[in-house]
Amino acid sequence: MTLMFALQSDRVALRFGDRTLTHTELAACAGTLAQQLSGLPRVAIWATPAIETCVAVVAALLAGVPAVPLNPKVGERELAHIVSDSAPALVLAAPGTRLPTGLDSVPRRDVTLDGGDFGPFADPGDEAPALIVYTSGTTGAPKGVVLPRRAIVSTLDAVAEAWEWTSEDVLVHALPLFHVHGLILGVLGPLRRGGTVHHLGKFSTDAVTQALNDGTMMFGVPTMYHRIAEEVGEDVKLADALSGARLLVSGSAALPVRDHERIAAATGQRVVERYGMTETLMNTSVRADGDRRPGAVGVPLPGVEVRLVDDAGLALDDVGAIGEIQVRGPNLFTEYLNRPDATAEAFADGWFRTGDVGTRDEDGYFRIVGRKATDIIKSGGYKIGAGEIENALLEHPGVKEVAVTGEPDDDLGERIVAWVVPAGAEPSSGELADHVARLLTPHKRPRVVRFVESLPRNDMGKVMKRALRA
Ligand code: MCA
Ligand code: AMP
Repeated sequence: MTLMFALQSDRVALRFGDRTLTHTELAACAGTLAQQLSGLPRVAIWATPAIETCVAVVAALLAGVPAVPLNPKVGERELAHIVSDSAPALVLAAPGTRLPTGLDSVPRRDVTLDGGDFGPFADPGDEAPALIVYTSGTTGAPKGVVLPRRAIVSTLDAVAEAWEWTSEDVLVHALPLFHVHGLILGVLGPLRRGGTVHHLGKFSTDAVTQALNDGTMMFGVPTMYHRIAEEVGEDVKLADALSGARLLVSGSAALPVRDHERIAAATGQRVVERYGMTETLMNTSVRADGDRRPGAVGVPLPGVEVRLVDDAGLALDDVGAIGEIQVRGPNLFTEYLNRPDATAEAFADGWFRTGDVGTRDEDGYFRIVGRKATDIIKSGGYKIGAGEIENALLEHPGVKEVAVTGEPDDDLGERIVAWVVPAGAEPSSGELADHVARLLTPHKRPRVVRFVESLPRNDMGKVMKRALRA
């Protein structure tokens, strides 16, 4: 299994605004940087939506050095945790970007686009850790998901087969580069195919309209497709651009049937849904030549086994039965960094327990109908643990008690709601949102704050979130 992410070809590999690199140019500058990284135990990458982030990731992969992509909006508490947990030897950043003081202890290396002599590099092997991506859980701080080269390569080849993805494809995307969706699928996907990624820097329907002039595919989270669905009925140029695309793919959260149908009605294009997770990369997808059924996430990808189990752990084979989705295959992560306890808990007889609840149609299509953990919120396609926000809010002097829940939101899928018992004078909602943005990251900030006199608790003293929501 070779790790082909830097090829020799004059085709544009990366386009960010008016900056581009061909595959040959990328191989040269990533190869040169890789030479300097060789032998390091681990590096962090300040993952701004920039060409340098992609060069840094490819360099780390070539050098066989595990890389930790960092959210460039990360708050101080979350950054401190990731730095101490992953102990990077260096942080790679685009020249001129300002790094937060939380990274002062980590030496910085600017990523330049100079090419020189490099390689060859030793193959570290399929099981060598390639990327460590931090993801939220129900409690505690985010965990580092260790992704081996084998998982990345196998998931990219599986989706390429399902989506008939070739070097001719130009992928339009506007996702952040510190998560699996934007980085592995959105950047490493086109690079492995020998095709092109066109990153928009920031999502807008206007930018999508422009880019789809010569783009063939688009990847987005449901919030993006919702914003498209809101406008596409009135915006002929947007509708034309989407009609001309070969494949529009949605993932990271459920695409509402209404948005799927509105886009189909205005463009004749049905969005293809796929289902993945940081720990498992891609599990199922609607195939390019398959039935693009609204509300369904398609069939298991080549090489991936998916099963449904009941609460006792018994496999459910009946059509329509509802159970937890468990996954097995070469797409799986190796472990949570420094968390053998959490790693062991995540598996049942070699199957990864996703915590998602699903069902299977007669012809093998899966549908996701819920989630076992009630303390996980998916907002804008980001996974967020209620506990981490509660802990952050409890550090604010104006908060005596707090519970965080998610509630349905047309735009974000779910919005974060904080139920706060104030300590003395009520703090403002904006102040609490800023506090969470500063400590954790802006996308974890509560969108709604509801002040209450007390929280409903059961006999054990545990907050009854269901009662709150009701
Ligand atoms: C807002 N901002 C703030 C504050 N409030 N900054 C500091 N303090 C505050 N109090 C800033 C934000 O940082 C942002 O800055 C801007 O204001 C708007 O923020 P926000 O309202 O949160 O975002 P949005 O514009 O509504 O973004 C919607 C979005 C975004 C573009 C859809 O949610 C997004 O990119 N989602 C993608 C998530 C994703 O990639 N998930 C994949 C996980 P600025 O304007 O500078 O940005 S991987 C996964 O799930 C698996 C593997 C899978 O299956 O894919
Ligand atoms: P993350 O931990 O950020 O990787 O998020 C993974 C989770 O996103 C999964 O466990 C699902 O709950 C959710 N998810 C991803 N893709 C889909 C989809 N197409 N439909 C519904 N939920 C999805």
